Amino acid sequence: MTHPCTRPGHACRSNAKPLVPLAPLAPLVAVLLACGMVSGPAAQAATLHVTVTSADGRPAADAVVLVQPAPGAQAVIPAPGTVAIEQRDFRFVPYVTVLAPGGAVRFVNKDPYDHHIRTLAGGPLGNVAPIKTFEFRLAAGGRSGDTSEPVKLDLPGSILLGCHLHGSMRGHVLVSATPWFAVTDERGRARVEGLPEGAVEMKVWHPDQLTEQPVQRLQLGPSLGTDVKLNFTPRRRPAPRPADPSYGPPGATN
Ligand SMILES: [Cu+2]
Repeated sequence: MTHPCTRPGHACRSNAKPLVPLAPLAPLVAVLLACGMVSGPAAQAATLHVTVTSADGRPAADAVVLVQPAPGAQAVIPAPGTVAIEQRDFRFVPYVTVLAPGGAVRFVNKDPYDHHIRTLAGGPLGNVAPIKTFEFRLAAGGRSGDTSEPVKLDLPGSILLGCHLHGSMRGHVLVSATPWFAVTDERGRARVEGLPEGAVEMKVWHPDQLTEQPVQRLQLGPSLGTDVKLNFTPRRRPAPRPADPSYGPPGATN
């Protein structure tokens, strides 16, 4: 049973607002009626399973699958929230974090050493400016100051994360114009749930991409699987450093 949500003054979810268009998907910018009473399998039942491989045919981890329903689709828009990014074994975990505009990230240090988070220009050529710049020190895990305040992110785009103290640390944040997304695992698989059935546009973003990946148009039933092959081969993600307590004292540099 769907609710048209056209009554004046009806209390729809507070995040009921037109989506910020994902630039290449502009023709299908959905002005979704995000009414909390929209429900039922016909309105909100689709799941999209995606397998992403790199140009050399291997599974591509850390790829972000972005799905944009067609205009007029009715769906409950997932509310943006605060996502934790941990610093663990000298890595950002997760390596790729995705959130919708209006959401926030919070940094939580789980290492027994300080980190000093900072934003950097990203992309394979290092020329993609971060959508927001910030930097701050985090105390070692378990001490006062090991967790940051939430960093609110309002605009779509990406941020490359680094650390002043440990130059090999890299992580990525993508603020997606669509609230429907998922990140591929080590087997290149991702699952996007809660989609409205019907026409959607899907594209993939990867932090190593030099050019945009092509958009695929799909017709969603209750469940659909599809494959995507990237037009490049991502670099290998750095392996975690050894969890050796004698290694990397507070303030150590690379
Ligand atoms: Cu660090």
